[in-house]
Parts: sequence; structure tokens; C-alpha cells
Amino acid sequence: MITLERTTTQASKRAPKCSYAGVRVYSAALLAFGAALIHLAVAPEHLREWAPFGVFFLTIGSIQIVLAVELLARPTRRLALSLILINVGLLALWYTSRTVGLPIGPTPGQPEAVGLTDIVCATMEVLGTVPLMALAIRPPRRRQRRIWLVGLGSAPTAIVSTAMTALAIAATLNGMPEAANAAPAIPGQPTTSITTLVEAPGNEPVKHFTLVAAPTDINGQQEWALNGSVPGPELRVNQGDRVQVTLVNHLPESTTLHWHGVVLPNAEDGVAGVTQDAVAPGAEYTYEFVAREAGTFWYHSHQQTEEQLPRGLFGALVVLPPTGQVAQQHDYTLLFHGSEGLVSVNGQFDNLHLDAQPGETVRLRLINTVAPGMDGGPETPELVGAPLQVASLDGRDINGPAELGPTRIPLGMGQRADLVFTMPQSGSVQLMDSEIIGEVSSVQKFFQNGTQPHYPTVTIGSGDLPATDNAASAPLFDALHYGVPTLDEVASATPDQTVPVVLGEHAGIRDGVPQLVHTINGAASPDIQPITVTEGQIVRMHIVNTTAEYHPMHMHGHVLSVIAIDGQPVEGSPIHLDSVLVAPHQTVDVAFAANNPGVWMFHCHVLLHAGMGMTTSINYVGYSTPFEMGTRSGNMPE
Ligand SMILES: [Cu+2]
Repeated sequence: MITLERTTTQASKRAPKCSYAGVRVYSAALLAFGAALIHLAVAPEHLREWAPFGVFFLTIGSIQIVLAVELLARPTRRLALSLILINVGLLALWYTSRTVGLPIGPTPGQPEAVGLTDIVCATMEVLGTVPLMALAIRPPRRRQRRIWLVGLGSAPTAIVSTAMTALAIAATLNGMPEAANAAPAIPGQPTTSITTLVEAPGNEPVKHFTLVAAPTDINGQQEWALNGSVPGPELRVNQGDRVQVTLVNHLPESTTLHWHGVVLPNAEDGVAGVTQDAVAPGAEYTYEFVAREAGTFWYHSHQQTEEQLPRGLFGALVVLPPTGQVAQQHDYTLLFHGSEGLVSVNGQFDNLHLDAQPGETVRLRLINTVAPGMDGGPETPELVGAPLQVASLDGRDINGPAELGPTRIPLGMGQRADLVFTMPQSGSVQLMDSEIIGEVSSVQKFFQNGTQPHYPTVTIGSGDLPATDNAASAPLFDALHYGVPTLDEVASATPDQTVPVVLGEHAGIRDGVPQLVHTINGAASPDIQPITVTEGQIVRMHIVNTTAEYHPMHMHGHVLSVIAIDGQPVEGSPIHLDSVLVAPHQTVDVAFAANNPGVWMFHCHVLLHAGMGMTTSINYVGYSTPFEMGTRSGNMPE
């Protein structure tokens, strides 16, 4: 009896409350197991990149699984120490590869990009090291008894570890594509490479410009400027000129220049991975095209556009009539730039002043390059103090533009409008942000710092400022009923094909990042089926916006004739655009003549939306591109 009693007492003394140790064992094993699965999931990608890396990830993943299982069976100090050693080694390797780069591999000495997958995996390794260290210091001596307690204690780690593993694996499986070609040559089928689609030689007057892209300090801010300024210099040429622009890249990253709205040969379109390889740091590239249409255009980088455009790589391109002069006495460009709430005009945040005398005529070329938020909404400037005409939209003249009173002019990202007016006999004229005229809502006050205008007001002329009494309630510009009707051959022609373009969105993972994936016809770039056209066709597009956002859809190399908005036909002047603003839940019908062969981008110009997948291409039958997008080429047009 005595012996038995003693044994029981000794046993209960020797057996500590092991549930804590059990939780540590299970937590460490779960986290190691999760990290192991992630390592196995990334192995195929690394095998393609450089076989030894792939083998390394396969090996390390397998070892982690074996050790994690072993740890559950026999949680010894040696096992804990081995797993710690692996974690520390992996973290050190990861840190090196992301900061200074590894000395071996396909790109030795070059830091790799940080991604969601590797951040999650590194976090799990750090988290896993904590219970492992506790186990290394005090390994449990006995097998677990209170299984339910251990299970309960390990549940949070199990949930976190499973979620993190699933996220990281989903991210790597939906990772940035290594290579995607918008229009590959198909073996056995005759094809013309788009690289042959350049401007044919001619004897037009040549206008040559050199644009040097370089990091530049502007008002204490490090920006990416062209010839030292943001926006870049305004390029003014005459209709019929042969324009040559040499882009010199002094940036640390590759870049391009796209000629927004200009109808030019495909190889001069400046889209990285579609019409050219991005111009490497230190290299230069010359674009050449004949300016066939007079009007207001602009240019911007089409490599990493979502980052490079806001950093400053853009500017105005004005094509004057062949005479080199417009009918008005003053011709001013106003380039709106920035992001919501912090918008500059021609690079200035202060109010601007433009000269004009009473009775003189003025042309204002408005260019909206403001990056909107997720709603994609337009800017809506309003001219007060003089009746005005909307002389052109997207650089194309309106037929018989009527005189308008105060009107809010919605301009989507990328869109332009030329306003023409005569200075009053006394007083000045102002172009202002219609959203802040009159009463300011409490929401606007909160976001716009009191009554501060969203963007600077532009005052034209001198003297008394115009009254803004009824400006806030001014109607929105109605393009459908503006100007005088005349034949639009493209809009009225029987189409050879009608293409549905359904704009949508859904939550998902794209390019390894969880995001609101933006789709065209149900898929996101680069998985969207391109729109295929044959040279000579008249193509209609039926654009349906199923989202609650605005999408200014921009078509490269072509002019879109608007047919109807929400089923209401154009009843005024023909409307010719390269960027058509599709409002929330709106339907827009447009047509274009497929008369400029090549591979042409067609995308939402809200950079956020394009970066989340809302970009595809118009592919001409019989043409292919040798250029590819993706991590292998480094061409990232979005
Ligand atoms: Cu959009």
C-alpha cells in the first residue's frame, strides 16, 4: 500500500502540466508544416527560373515536413534546434535575396522583388521560431495526456497557419506571369510582325525632340521628370509634320513613351511588351510618326504605367493646323495632373493666371491626367464669366458647336476638351472645379481641408471676378445633343462584327496579390480573349459597365465613333473619341474602322483598374508581335 501510494505521488510530481508544452509542439509543427507546403508550392516556378533553386525549395520543403512530423512524435531539444537553424538560415537567405541579391542564380547580385508569398512564408518562420525556442530551452518529458486542452490551445495557430498557407499558395499559383504574348505568331500560319509597321519615309517637315527621363528634385520632391520638368515639355507641332522624339532613359528602371490619342503606325505606339521592349536604363529609343490629325493629345510612359505616370513621365502634345495657328488669339494648354484631392494644373498647385484682353478669343486645351480613386470618377471643370463652345473632344472637332452658358464638363482620365470663348468687355473669366463651387458638403470639407478647392482655379484676363451664383447647379455637358448633325460614315455603316465588352469586377488574387480583380468579358489581363478584327472591317463595340465605377476606356491607334449612350443615339454632332467614359452601370455603343493594322491596347485608363486587370488588345488577323509581357522580359505595360 505504502509503495503504491508513493509511486502515485512521485508520478504526479514528475508529470508537469504538459498542456503548454503540447501547445508549443503543435504550434511549431503546424507553422513548419505550412512553411514547408509554401516552399513546395513555389518550387515549380523556381525550377523554371533556375533548376538549382527549384531543387533547393523541394529539398527544404521535404526536410521541414519530415522534421515537423518527427517533432509531433518525439519533441526533443535536438529537433527543435534543427528547425530553428533551418528557419534562421531561410530568413537570412530571404533577407539577402531581397536586399543585396544572392551571388548565384539567373541574376546574381540583383535584389528580387518582395511578394506576398515570401512575406507570408517569412512571417510563419519567425512565428514558428518562438515556440521552437521554448521547446529547445525546456523540452517536454512526457507524452501528452490532456489532448483536448492541447487541441484547444493549438487551435488559434492551426487557423492562422492554415489561412497563411492557403493565402501564400493561392498568391504563388496566381502569380505574376513569367511571359505572356498579346498576339503570338502561330506556327504554320503566315504572319506579319508588327515591328514592320513603322512610318514610311516621306518628305514632310521634320520636328525633332529629345526627351531625357531622369530622377529630378522638384520642390524638394524626388520625381521622374522629362527634361527636368513635370509635366514634361509641351510638344507643339503642325498637322502634317514628321515628328521624331528621342527618349533618353537616365532612370533606374526601363520606360517607354506612348502617344495618347495619336493614330500612328503600330510599332511607334510605345507599349512595353506589345509594340516594343521597354527602353533599358542608359539606353535610348526614337519614335517617329506623321501627325495626321490636328488636335490636343498627350504622351506618357506605358511601362509600369500605374507607377511611372504619377511619378511625372507625361506631357502635352498639341498638333496645330498646317498653318501653325489656331483661329483664336490665345491658345493655352491646361494639364490637370495628380491624384484625388491633390491636383495641380500645369504642375502648379497655386491658382494660375492667363493673359487675355477684353474682346479677345481664347482656346483652352483641357487635358485630364488626374489619377482618380477606385471610383474612377471624372474631373468636372466649369468655365464661368463667358459663354463658351466645346470646340473639340479628345482632339476631334465638334461640328457646329453651339454657345453654352455655365456647364460642368466631365472629363475621364485621359480625355481632353478644347473650350473656346470670347473675353467679356470687362472683368475676368475663371475655370474652376465645379465640385467646390457654392456650398461645400461636410464630407468635402473633411476631405478637402475646408473650402480649399480640389484643384487650382485658373483666372483668364483681369478685373472683377465673375459671379458664381448659379455655377454649382450648372448642367452637365450633354454630348449626345450638342452641335450640328452630319454624316459619320463609321457610326452609320452596317458593322461587319459587333463585339460585346462587359466590364466587371470581383474579389480575387491576381499577380500574387489579393485585389478587386477588374475584368473584361469575365477575365482579367493577361487571360482576356483579345478582340480579333480583320483589316477593312467596321467594328462595333457594345460596352456594358456592370460595376459601380467609372471606366474611361482607351483605344490605341483608332478613333471611336460614339453611336449611343444607354441606348440614346447621338443626335448632335458626331462624337469622335479615343477615350470613352463609361459611367456606372452605363451602356455605350461605339464603332471604329479597322484600318490601322497591328496589335493595339484597349484598356481602362483608371490606372488602378488597368493594374487590376482591365486591359486587353485589339488584334488584327495576320499580325503578331515578337514582344512579351511578364517577369521574364521585364515588360509591364500596366
Ligand atoms: Cu476603370
